[in-house]
Amino acid sequence: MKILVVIDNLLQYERIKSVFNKKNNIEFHVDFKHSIVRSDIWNHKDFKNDQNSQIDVKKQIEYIIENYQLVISVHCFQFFPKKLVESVRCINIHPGYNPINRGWYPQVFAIINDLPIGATIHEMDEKLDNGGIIAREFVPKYKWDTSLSLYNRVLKKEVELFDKYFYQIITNTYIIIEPENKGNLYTKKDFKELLEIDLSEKGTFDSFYNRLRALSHGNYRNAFFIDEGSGKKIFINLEITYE
Ligand code: 0FX
Repeated sequence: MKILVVIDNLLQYERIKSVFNKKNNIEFHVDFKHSIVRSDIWNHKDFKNDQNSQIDVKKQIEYIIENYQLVISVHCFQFFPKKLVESVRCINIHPGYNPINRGWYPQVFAIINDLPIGATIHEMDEKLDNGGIIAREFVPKYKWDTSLSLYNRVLKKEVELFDKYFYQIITNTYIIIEPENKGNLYTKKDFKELLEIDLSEKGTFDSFYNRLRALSHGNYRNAFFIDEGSGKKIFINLEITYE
């Protein structure tokens, strides 16, 4: 059994690797590679200066089909082509609860639209975050969460689910749940449209608070308004504490 893990998320790399490392009651060989989209993971010692650590899932379809029986995407930034997902079993670990939080940056939209959120492991088809569900679970969402605190909880849930369903995933013995409906699908464009704050916008403080905490994610400079006087972009990041 040869498994290819395509991973573009540095935070999840050590965690997912350690799940593989502790499973020694089943035979498999796993290769970890990142996609051609540049990210922090390129600087990890396991990948740095190694041409072989990169895979183009759009151009190397034949190579993948010939060499692997299972492909696992852990936040791979490249979209898996139809031919690939139809020729080899491809599984995606998604930081949202399908079909409620499909697409990009699910926790941001879960805060703004007051949606439940969790993590999902699913088979991939030709649509984004759409295939048959292998495992999914909600995480709690609190009024004091920022994008970052909720995101960290979701990522832990991803690893917990992967660990729990590891054997079934590798041996293809899980039971698929078909998504109940199309749910919600958010894009990077939807995210970008949230960033600029219109200071004359009318609304409740609650909705402004939710918008700002949904856009507060560590050092990222997301929410901003333009200061009329200087023309400068002024970035806003909420820091929330609670008793
Ligand atoms: O790896 P990932 O956490 O996940 C994203 C998508 O959300 C996911 O649905 C997709 N399957 C995967 C391939 O890509 O993305 P990230 O590491 O670029 O960002 C992590 C979080 O950081 C994001 O949820 C929100 C926050 N963020 C990210 C960027 C780039 C910001 O707040 N601002 C930003 O400009």
